Order: sequence, then C-alpha cells, then structure tokens
Amino acid sequence: VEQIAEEISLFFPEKRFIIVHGGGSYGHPLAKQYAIRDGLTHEEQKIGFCLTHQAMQQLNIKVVTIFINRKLPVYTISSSSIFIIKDHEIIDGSIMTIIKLLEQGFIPLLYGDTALDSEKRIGILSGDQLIAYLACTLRPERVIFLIDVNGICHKNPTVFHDAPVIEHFDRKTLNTLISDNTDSGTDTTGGIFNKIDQALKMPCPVHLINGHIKGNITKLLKGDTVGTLICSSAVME
Ligand code: IP8
Repeated sequence: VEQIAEEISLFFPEKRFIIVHGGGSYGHPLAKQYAIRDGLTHEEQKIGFCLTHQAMQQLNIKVVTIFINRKLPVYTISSSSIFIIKDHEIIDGSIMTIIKLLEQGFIPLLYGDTALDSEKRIGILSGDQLIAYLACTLRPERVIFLIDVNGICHKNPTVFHDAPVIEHFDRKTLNTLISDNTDSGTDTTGGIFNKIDQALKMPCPVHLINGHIKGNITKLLKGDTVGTLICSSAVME
C-alpha cells in the first residue's frame, strides 16, 4: 500500500482519484464464519455483522493512515452508512459527499463492507460492486484494479505460472476462460469472476494490473500497456 500511495502521489492533484479497497484477511474470514452474505436468518449473525464491519474499519484505518502519511488528502466514507443493497448490488444511496469531496480536492476512499439488504436484511457489499456503481454514476476516465497477479489469464496464473496474460478482454473472452476456484481461498464475494462481471458493466476502460509490481501504476497512467484491459461493448462503440 505504501508503494501504491507513493505512485499516486506522483499524479495527484493533476489527476483525481477515488480509492476503494476490499476485505482481504480482515473482512472475508468473519463474513464467511457468520454467513453474512446469506442474509439474516438467526440472531447470532447480528454480532458477526457488527464484528465484520468493525474488522473492516480496523483495516481501513491502517490503509488510510498510509496515504495520509504520504500527505495525500484521503478521506474515508463508510460504504455501509450510505448504501443499501439487494442481491449484492447497490439499490439506494447518495454519492453527494463523494462528489463534494472530489470537488474540494480530496481523495475519497471507500471499502467493501457489510451492508443492509432490502430483502435479506444483511449482506456484503463488495468493493467490486461499489466500483461498478461509482463508475456508472461518475463516469471516470478509467478504473484500475490492483490485483496480485499480472492480469487475467485463460488458466489460473497462481497454479499455471507460465499462463500468458490476456491483454484485451471483452465479453467473448469470458467464455474461453477455464473456471478454476482452487485459489479463491476465503474470498466470499466471487474472486476474479466477480471483478470481470462488474468490469463488463462499466462505461469506461477497466485495467487489471499487478499491484505488487513497483512502477505498474506509473506505467499505466503514462499510457503504457500493462496487464489486462477490459472493455465492455459500450466502451468500444
Ligand atoms: O473484498 C468484501 O469486499 P471485497 C468486504 O471488495 C467484506 O469483495 C466485509 C468481506
């Protein structure tokens, strides 16, 4: 995250950013333990819902502190306070605070979180769904997903290390992927397939690049080709 903050500071404030982080090892194990995505079916889950949210707040404080230490004006907005979901997707919420923060030169930061569900009562709002919603409403120049492999490959690159990265991905490419969930671990929100699904809804180019490789963000923002570019048919038209 320090490396990411350093690279963003090379482009801010000339470029405006919104940062979204996921649940990682803070949110997913608790979300799984208490079956939060299944909705509220028994009382014990209420404590699990609160604990998962609290774990996300703790992760968020760690992340946001790194950016603020780099003198980046990153300001957290708790997703669960402003969005209501149904079937894992946002159905209601106000992004006025996000717009105002951007106008005033801040970098809004949101994160995948627990959320209230209009039917199942509780659920998980993934950072992926959050980004898709923000992309559709705010129409940014681009979306960049920082992942832990070099891009999307036909085979799982954490198992097949020599699998070449697909540079341009569209809806047709989806059918050629070999589905392999061996590496989904404790990810409760759909792993890479959810990212692809959400990316194909976005009205802008979506890049998936390796966030562990120093210089990748810089290269991409300077116009070089890095990782996988996903374009929905709306972007290509
Ligand atoms: O990692 C999930 O967010 P994601 C958030 O972006 C929780 O899917 C609480 C598991």
